[in-house]
Amino acid sequence: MIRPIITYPDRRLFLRSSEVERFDDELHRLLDDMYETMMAKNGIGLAAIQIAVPKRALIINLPDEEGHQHKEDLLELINPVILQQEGSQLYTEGCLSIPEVYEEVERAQWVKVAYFDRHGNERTLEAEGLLAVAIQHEMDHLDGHLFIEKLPYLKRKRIEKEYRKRQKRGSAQTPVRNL
Ligand code: Y12
Ligand code: CO
Repeated sequence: MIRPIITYPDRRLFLRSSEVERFDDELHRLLDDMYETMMAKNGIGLAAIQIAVPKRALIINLPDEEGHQHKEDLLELINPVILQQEGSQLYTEGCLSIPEVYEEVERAQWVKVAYFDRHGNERTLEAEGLLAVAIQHEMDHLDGHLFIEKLPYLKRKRIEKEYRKRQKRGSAQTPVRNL
């Protein structure tokens, strides 16, 4: 089921999500819904809090060189923890919860992550480049952080002002229904 994505400045995006304790059908339904929702919105990564579920679960499905996403490449990370990180890289990030904002952010170039899969098996993963960026971006969501918080103060203020203006314009164009 496709679920609504909550968008900035919704306060729930700033919550710390709780550990997943049960690797049951409810978790599997959540992960399946996250995948359906992410694909429907042309995303490559999504954290559970973005569909208003404050659980430490995230998914990532990076496209291949031709821009196609394959479900076999889907990563599901439950209760992830960064064990090691090295280097730095700049990447222009976007987020389904902050539509139309794309900004360059600095992240570690390489990370090693421990996590659980949907069945509760412990796993580790080493990632670099775009996958490392995606993991760090989504893990920030689990702690209630957004990529715009990493921008310099004045840049963030300018972006927030433009974003609010766009939101106002958008809602002004939405017809009010008389119920
Ligand atoms: C690198 C950088 C960031 C991430 C986190 C995952 N981010 C996304 O999946 C963002 C997706 C996104 C998709 C949008 O929709 C379309 O392009 C059709 C979009 O569009 C608008 O805002 C209008 C914005 C973001 C992983 C790796
Ligand atoms: Co995001």
